[in-house]
Amino acid sequence: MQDINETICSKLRIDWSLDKLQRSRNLSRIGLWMDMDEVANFLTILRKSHDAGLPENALERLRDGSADVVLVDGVFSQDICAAMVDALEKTPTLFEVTEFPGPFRSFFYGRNLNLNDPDLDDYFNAAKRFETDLLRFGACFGVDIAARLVAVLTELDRGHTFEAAPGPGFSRHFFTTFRGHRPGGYIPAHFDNEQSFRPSYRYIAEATEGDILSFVVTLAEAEAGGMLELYDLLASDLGGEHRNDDDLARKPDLSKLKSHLVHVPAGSMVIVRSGRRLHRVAPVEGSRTRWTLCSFMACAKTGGRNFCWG
Ligand SMILES: O=C(O)CCC(=O)C(=O)O
Repeated sequence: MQDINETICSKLRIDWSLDKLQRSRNLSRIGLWMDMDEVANFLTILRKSHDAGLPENALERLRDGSADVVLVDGVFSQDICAAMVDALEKTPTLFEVTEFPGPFRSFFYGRNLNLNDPDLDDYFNAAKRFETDLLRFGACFGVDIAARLVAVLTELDRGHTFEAAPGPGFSRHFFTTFRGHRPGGYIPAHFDNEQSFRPSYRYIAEATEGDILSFVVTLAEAEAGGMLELYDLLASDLGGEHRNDDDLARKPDLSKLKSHLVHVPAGSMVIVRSGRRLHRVAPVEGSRTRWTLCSFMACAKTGGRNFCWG
């Protein structure tokens, strides 16, 4: 039987000589030295190039609120991102596709826990398949995608590990998913801590504590729009735990809030305390799909590690 790697790679007709990959790795290693702890608008943004030696307390600072945004450049080279996106667009059958609710004009390669039925048997089976497919997909471009993400996150969190959140028995949640936001696509403003109230989150709620953080790695930016927009509003400002539901009357009036659009170029990773910070994905403009890898994460109750889910 033909190895799936060969199948994927030949299907994609990947025209990546080792030379080209090596060149792009070197480029990403050279990177652009960025070392900023800047206050932009109402936010403290910590920005680093991945090869500049990442601050080991970055995620601690997000959790304690002394920083609002951690931005790491060069997690993947821009050439590799472009090649991955080309492959994802040309061969949509490589991964299972699930759709966001219709008006959002967005989809996942993989499954999102938010949108999953509370019966998770199929979800956990799909997560296992996705893990293998992701590994094989990355190998076509010379990267172990999940391992790369884990390495960067671990460095930002005093060496604490990051792994797919446990389910029942030996099962695991999706560590991450690909997301595509088509032209006109968006995600309305929300807080991510709301998730812990959903039945499909029962294993996450059992295994984790504290606020939900999320990371987003841009693989392809939209032509315009499509940026992560952070609002000057924390769930705690609303008095007590804010639980996002469909009661529109309780939703904050966005027009009265200051906001900041975070520019995350292809290959860069942004991490925010999305559980508490009101945020949205602004509508994608132009004709190109915005592609990302995105996950949620929280501290394991057992300490010293973090659990992620897509
Ligand atoms: O894609 C992004 O930049 C943010 C995604 C997001 O807000 C979410 O999944 O909750």
